[in-house]
Amino acid sequence: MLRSKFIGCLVGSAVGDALGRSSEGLWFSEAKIERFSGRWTDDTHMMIGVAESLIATEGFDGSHMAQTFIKNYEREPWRGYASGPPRVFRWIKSGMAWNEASKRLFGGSGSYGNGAAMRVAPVGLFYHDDLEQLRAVVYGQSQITHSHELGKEGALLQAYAVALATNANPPFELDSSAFLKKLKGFTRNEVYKQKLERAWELLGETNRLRVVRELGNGVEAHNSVPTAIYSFLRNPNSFEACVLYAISLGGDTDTIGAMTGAISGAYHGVEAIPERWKSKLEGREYIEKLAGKLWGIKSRL
Ligand code: AR6
Ligand code: MG
Repeated sequence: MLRSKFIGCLVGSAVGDALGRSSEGLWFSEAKIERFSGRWTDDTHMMIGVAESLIATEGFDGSHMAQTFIKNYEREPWRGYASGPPRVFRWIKSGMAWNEASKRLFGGSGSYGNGAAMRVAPVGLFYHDDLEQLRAVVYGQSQITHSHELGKEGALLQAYAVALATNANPPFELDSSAFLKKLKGFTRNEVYKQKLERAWELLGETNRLRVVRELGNGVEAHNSVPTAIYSFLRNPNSFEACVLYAISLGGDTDTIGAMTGAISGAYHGVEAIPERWKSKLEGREYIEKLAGKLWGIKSRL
């Protein structure tokens, strides 16, 4: 089952990205969702980089992961990367340290975009049973491109949500209240604590506009990570319903789809992801292979 959860998480993330890609920027666009080509964006491209590097070094090596991101980006720069990461890649290539370059972004405040969270699923899987390591590695992998506290804490919550989903045994163990309380207790940041509180209050809400108004659907980590966690907790019993709900909220749909898909896929395992999506997914075999290797190393260590 653990192996299926690892594969479900990475495939689920890529499927969510690819589903969201076809409706990015639109609002409440459920009608368009089934135009699923299976092609994914930078979210999955960078998630693959995280997995490749964790596998190659059997753990976290910041310099190696940064070089992996750069190598992948240079091969396929057209994946839809935002402005921050490519600039950091250039600075690292010109000699800046992997953990220093990102501090220069956005006038020296660092990025609070959701880029560190959208790719973090393999870290949540690999350290699902070691929360101290999980925190350290999440901050380390975030620092490569996202040094703003909100960018890092968003990635931490996303990784922890993946870990909690990996540790749960559906359909018995999902208590939304306990899930949100654990997340709230794990983050040190007030913005996220408040968002998670709102998520709890909104669980029965039928008005999507209100959900978006309160939790957000933007490219900022604090306006998308809580939304993804919420989308999962609203629809814990179905991968399909949960990812379609996430995407129906509009905004940064590929990333919110990817993060929701990672959590739900880790919870249910790969069998729960509809075959009509899996069969069209770009690079499915490679993503499954990476997840299998990650699981293999984990079981051996
Ligand atoms: N001040 C002002 N704006 C900011 C700041 C800041 N400190 N930090 C982030 N932004 P970026 P990402 C805004 O460029 O996080 C892809 O499409 C700013 O507008 O660091 O990797 C993915 O699919 C900036 O351009 O990249 C995701 O949807 C934006 O946040 C998304 O982009 C993104 O931050 C991930 O982007
Ligand atoms: Mg994207």
